[in-house]
Amino acid sequence: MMINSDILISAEQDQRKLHAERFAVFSEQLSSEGVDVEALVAELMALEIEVPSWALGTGGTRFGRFPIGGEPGDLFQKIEDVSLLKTLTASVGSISLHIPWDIPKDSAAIVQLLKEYDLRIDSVNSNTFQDYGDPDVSYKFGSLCHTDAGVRRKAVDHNIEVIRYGEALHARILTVWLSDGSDFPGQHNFRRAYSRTLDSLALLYEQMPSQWNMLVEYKPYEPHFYSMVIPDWGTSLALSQSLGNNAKVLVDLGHHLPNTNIEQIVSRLMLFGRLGGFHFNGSMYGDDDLTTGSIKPYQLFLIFHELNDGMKDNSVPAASPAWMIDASHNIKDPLEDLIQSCLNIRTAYAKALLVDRAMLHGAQEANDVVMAEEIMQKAFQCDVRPLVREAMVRKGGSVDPIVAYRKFEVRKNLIKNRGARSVATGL
Ligand SMILES: [Mn+2]
Repeated sequence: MMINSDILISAEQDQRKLHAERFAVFSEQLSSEGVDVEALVAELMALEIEVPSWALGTGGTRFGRFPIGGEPGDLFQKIEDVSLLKTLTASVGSISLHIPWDIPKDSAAIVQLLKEYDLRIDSVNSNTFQDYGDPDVSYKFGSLCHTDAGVRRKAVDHNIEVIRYGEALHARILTVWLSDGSDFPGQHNFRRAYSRTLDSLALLYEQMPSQWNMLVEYKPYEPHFYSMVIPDWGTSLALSQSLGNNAKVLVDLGHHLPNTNIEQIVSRLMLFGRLGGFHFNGSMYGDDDLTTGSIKPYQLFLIFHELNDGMKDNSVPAASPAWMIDASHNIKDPLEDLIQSCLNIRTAYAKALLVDRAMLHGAQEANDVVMAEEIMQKAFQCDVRPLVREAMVRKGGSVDPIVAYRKFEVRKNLIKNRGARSVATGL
């Protein structure tokens, strides 16, 4: 069934009444402390997150995949699913495409459908980490870094093809993540592998429309376990600086070694004017791609604090990073997972907005360690659910999207319409 704002309003009357009472109490308390609650709601409403086309089906691991049924069978159905997420959470604005998992053959029809749902495609992602059955070209030993100029050319051409698809869909970002790396000492000449990668990226960069951004994503290990050509933010930053102003760094929360101080990386990249985007997900050990905020909510809050602080600091170059979810896993209903991620992202952002930045700055300058930490804890421990719900309701979304999703039996309906065996393309 088609869910819309009016249907949600009539289905959620009791919950909305309860919410209104709770929000009034919340609002009164914060206002008495001098907080501009209306400004907070407006800032929260402005946060829009991009959903990746590959997260709409169950992901697999190398050990198995357990499809849930009713998964979108083509790009049109994926756009329908993202539209549903937009309706429920009121925090999704666009869908990110992975090519060739999604080849947008009929771009006019896709653009038309996006328009009907008031959605966009912001970013397109290339894929040179798999072979496509061409007997003459294999990415087994790398793509943009490959020792063979013919393989590098093929990988460059694929990225240019992705840019052309993106132009037809009015996208504005090319995201490049390379699986290039080595598994054993001696396998790679590190300097040459880097130089070949930079030369290949430069060929893509010059093919990009001038208003586009190229986001260079890093990852410390996997699929290769001895070295990755772009293992860390330093390498992404160096590549971006060599390429030009429209090349920036993409931070994927799962692409760090355990206990890395990601909030500090965010702060540095903002200071250098090179934070281009985010891939949100949750991580326990590595690139686990779990629900955003499910494992380390305090870290997510600290990251959002750095983002908020950087965006409001006039001495930091203006940045509006692209916010994307990059998660995919095996055991949850993928749509419920994405709803949870959207809510957790908004929750962390809401808490970050509550940090008294002026007071924090004072405590930092005075070297008042305890007070600085207390200010952070005060914001983090605040129960901001009334604020998050208010932002959703005012934007036409549900007051409690998971409850609504289950009440309308969305998955059951999707299975009825698409079949129990419908499996999404992707991982
Ligand atoms: Mn990613």
